[in-house]
Amino acid sequence: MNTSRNTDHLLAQAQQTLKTNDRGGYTVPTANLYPFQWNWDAGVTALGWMTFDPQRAWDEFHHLLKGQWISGPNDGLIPHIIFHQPSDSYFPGPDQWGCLADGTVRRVATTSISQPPLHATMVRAMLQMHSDAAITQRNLQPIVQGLVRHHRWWYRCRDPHNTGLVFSIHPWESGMDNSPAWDVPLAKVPPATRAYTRKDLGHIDNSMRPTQAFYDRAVYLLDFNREVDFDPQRIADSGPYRVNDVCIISILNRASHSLAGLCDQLGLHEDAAFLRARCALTQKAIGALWSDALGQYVSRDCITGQLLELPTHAGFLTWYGKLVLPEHDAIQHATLSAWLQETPYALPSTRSTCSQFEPARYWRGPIWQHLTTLIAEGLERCGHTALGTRLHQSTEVLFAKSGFCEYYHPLTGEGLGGSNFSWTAATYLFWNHLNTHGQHPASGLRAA
Ligand code: 2M8
Repeated sequence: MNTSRNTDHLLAQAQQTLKTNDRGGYTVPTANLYPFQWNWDAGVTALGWMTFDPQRAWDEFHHLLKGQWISGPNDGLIPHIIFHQPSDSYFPGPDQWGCLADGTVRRVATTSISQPPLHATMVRAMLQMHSDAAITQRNLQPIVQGLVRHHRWWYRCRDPHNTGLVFSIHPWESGMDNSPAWDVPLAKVPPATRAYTRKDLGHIDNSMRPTQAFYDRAVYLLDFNREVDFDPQRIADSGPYRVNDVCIISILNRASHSLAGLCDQLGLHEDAAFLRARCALTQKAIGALWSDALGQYVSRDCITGQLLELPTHAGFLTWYGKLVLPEHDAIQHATLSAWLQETPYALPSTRSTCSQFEPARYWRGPIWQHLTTLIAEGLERCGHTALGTRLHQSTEVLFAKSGFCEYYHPLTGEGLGGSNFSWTAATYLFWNHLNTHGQHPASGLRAA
């Protein structure tokens, strides 16, 4: 097959993946394994829809915002899963979280934690891709207002002492759920003692999924949150797991810059000033997450103050987050360059030389394409074009070799986890759009 027929074939397959996973205005990540709407998946998936059905892209956000909590101390929370319709193929489902629809705080059943808030940056990119005034007018204002409320929730509830570094309260909130960076803080969380039945192992081989010990702690934290009635102050004071996650911090910071720009556009000047002030605070604080030993940014256990010095790709998101301090830039660049010599495919989620590296197990080694592209974009906009382009090219190789899987083996390039995966297909559609519109490298997102 020649290159253009190959591209046509991949494009058709990617669009078909989104259409197959469409549940009427929102997209599931993949059938059965993840049968609901997920928070950060929705943001990435909207970019894919934007390439061939702009109104459908905006609908993804409208559906996500139906799950937003609308009163009480957690006003503004956009939960990590929105349970729009029932499904019995996933654990923990709506019966576990204690967050059913009540018409006061919630209009739809949801979980009680969030996920990396990349949405505002995706909205900026969507506007650059398709600037039809009527469609923008119809959609933009309610989405921006919902996102402002959400960012205010992050800063109010997850950084109540204004340190500049928000914390997360559950590994599922990080999106990088099973990362070895969470092993130390998670080991201090007691295991759940109640009976429960995992459903993931009915869909995916055990060797690619988290251990039982991980699930026992994940369930304990879910129960803890429900038992303290989701009270942000009690969680901030005594939650058993609080981590300054460098992925969330970077993504939130970038999205706050993006959102401030959107607020300016809509005349929401007070919100814009608030967001910029929070970005300035984070910029002052980020140096605390630097690891001299690893030559990269890392996460930190917020309870003990200990750096979680594990070489994971999360640290490289600091370029995307506009947070890298000048004194760290060349060092982290050298670190990433060294990583790239070590595996045939990029970018592994954990460095392959690390003893915790597991190339096929979820978030402990495999490649996630959407993150590789965010890191590539961050590199390119910070002037590291060669490295960014290299990462971008490595994602293209994987799409062509293994299609649109949940994640990929960094030593073989094999596709792993769920198949026909929405955010992977969307990432392909978005990058193809930038290439065909002469916007690569990453200029389409540069202003965002
Ligand atoms: C994975 O997480 C869910 C829990 O949220 C799970 O394993 O059950 C993660 O990869 C997460 O980042 C992602 O958003 C979700 C859906 O793709 O799957």
